[in-house]
Amino acid sequence: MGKKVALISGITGQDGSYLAEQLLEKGYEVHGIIRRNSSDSTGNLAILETGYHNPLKKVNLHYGDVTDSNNVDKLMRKIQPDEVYNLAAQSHVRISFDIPEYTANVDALGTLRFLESIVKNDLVKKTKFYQASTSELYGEVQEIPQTEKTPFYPRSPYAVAKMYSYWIVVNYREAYGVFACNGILFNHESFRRGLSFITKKVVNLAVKIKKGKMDKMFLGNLYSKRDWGYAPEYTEAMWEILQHDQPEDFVIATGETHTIKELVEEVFVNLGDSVRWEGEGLEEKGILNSNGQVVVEIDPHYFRPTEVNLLIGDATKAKEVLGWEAKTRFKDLVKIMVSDELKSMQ
Ligand code: NAP
Ligand code: G4F
Repeated sequence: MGKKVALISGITGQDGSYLAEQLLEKGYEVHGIIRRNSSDSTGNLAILETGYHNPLKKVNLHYGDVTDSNNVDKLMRKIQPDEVYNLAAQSHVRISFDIPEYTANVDALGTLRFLESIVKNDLVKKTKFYQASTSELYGEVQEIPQTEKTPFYPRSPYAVAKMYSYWIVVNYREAYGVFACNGILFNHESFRRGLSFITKKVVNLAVKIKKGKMDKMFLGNLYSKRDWGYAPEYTEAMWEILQHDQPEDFVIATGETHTIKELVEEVFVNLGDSVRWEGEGLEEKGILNSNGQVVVEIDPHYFRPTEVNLLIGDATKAKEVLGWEAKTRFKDLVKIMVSDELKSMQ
C-alpha cells in the first residue's frame, strides 16, 4: 500500500505546523494550503522542508484560500487526500466582532466547501474529514464540566460560525455517509501560538519586562477561566480521532481550569518573581513583589462584547474510546512556554 495522503488547511498556524510534523513522522505524504501573504507566514514550518508543488520536498504547499470554492475543489481533486484536516480559520475570538462576515465566510462556509467537494467528487469512500471545532461553542456554559453532550451557547461571531461548521459536519456524516468528525478542542497553547492570544502574549511580554526591554503589559478581562493544554498533544488527538473505526465527535481537554490572573502569576513565578494585585476594575494593577514595578494594567480594548467566563472540559470519552489523555497540565505548560520563550530571546 502506498503512503497515506493528508491535506491540511491552516498548515502555517500553531496546530497545522505540529500536525504536519507528526504526520510526516507517521509516513504520510503531507500537503498544505497556504495563503498568499505579503509577508512570510511560514515561520512555524521553519524546521520542515517545504516547497510549492514540489514532490521532492517533505511538505507540498499549495496556494489557496478556503473562501475560494474553486480553489478548494481543484486542490481536493488534484490531491485526492485520504485525510483532510480543516484547521484554517480566522481564529481570534475578539477580532471576530470586528470582522464577523469574513469570519463566517472562512470559519463556517470554508468547512462546507470541503464537504461539498468530497461529496461532489465521489470521495466519500476515500476521504476522511477532521473539523477543528472548539470549546467556544459552549460559550455561556450550560453544564460544568463540558462534555460531548453539553448544549452549545456560542457567545461570539467566531463561535457562531464554528457552530455552523460543527453541525454541517454532523449533517454530511448522516446525510451522505462522509467520515467526518468534530474535535471539540479546548484551548491549547505552545511557543508557536500567535502573539495576540493570552498565553503567548503574557509569556512573551513578561520575558521582555524581566529583561528590561519594556515596562508593562495591558490586558483585558483577568477573571475568565480557561482549560489550557499543550498543542502537540492536541494535534495527536486530531489524528487519533480520524483513526477510530467510526466517525464520532470528541472533547479534547485537560479537565483543569485557571483564571488569566493565575496565568500571569505562574508566568512571573517561572521568571523568578511574583505578582500581587491592587485596585479594582479598570484600576486593577499587577505589581512585581521584587521591586514594586507595575507590570499589568487593564485596557478595555481587550474586553469582548460578550465573554466566555468559564471553560473546563471532560475528555472521558477520548480517554475511553481513543486512549487519549492530556499529559501536560497548567503548571508544566507555563514552564515549557516560558523556557521556550527565553531560549528564543537568547
Ligand atoms: P492559528 O494559529 O490562528 O492558525 C490558523 C490558520 O488558518 C493559519 O494557517 C492561517 O493562515 C489559516 N487561515 C486563516 N484564514 C484562512 C483562509 N481564508 N484560507 C486558508 N487559510 C486560512 O490557529 P490554531 O491555534 O492553529 O488553531 C487551528 C484551528 O483550530 C482553527 O480552526 C481554530 O479556530 C481551531 N481551534 C483552536 C484552538 C486553540 O486553542 N488553538 C482550540 C479550538 C479550536 P495564515 O498563516 O496565512 O494566517
Ligand atoms: O487567548 P484568548 O484570545 O483565547 P480564546 O478567546 O479562549 O480563544 C482561543 O481558544 C478557543 C478554544 O476555546 C479557540 F477556539 C480560539 O480559536 C482561540 O484559539 O483569550 C482567552 C481569555 C479570554 O477570556 C479573554 O477575554 O483571555 C482573556 N484576555 C484577557 N486579556 C485576553 C486578554 N485575551 C487576549 N487575546 N488578549 C488580552 O490582552
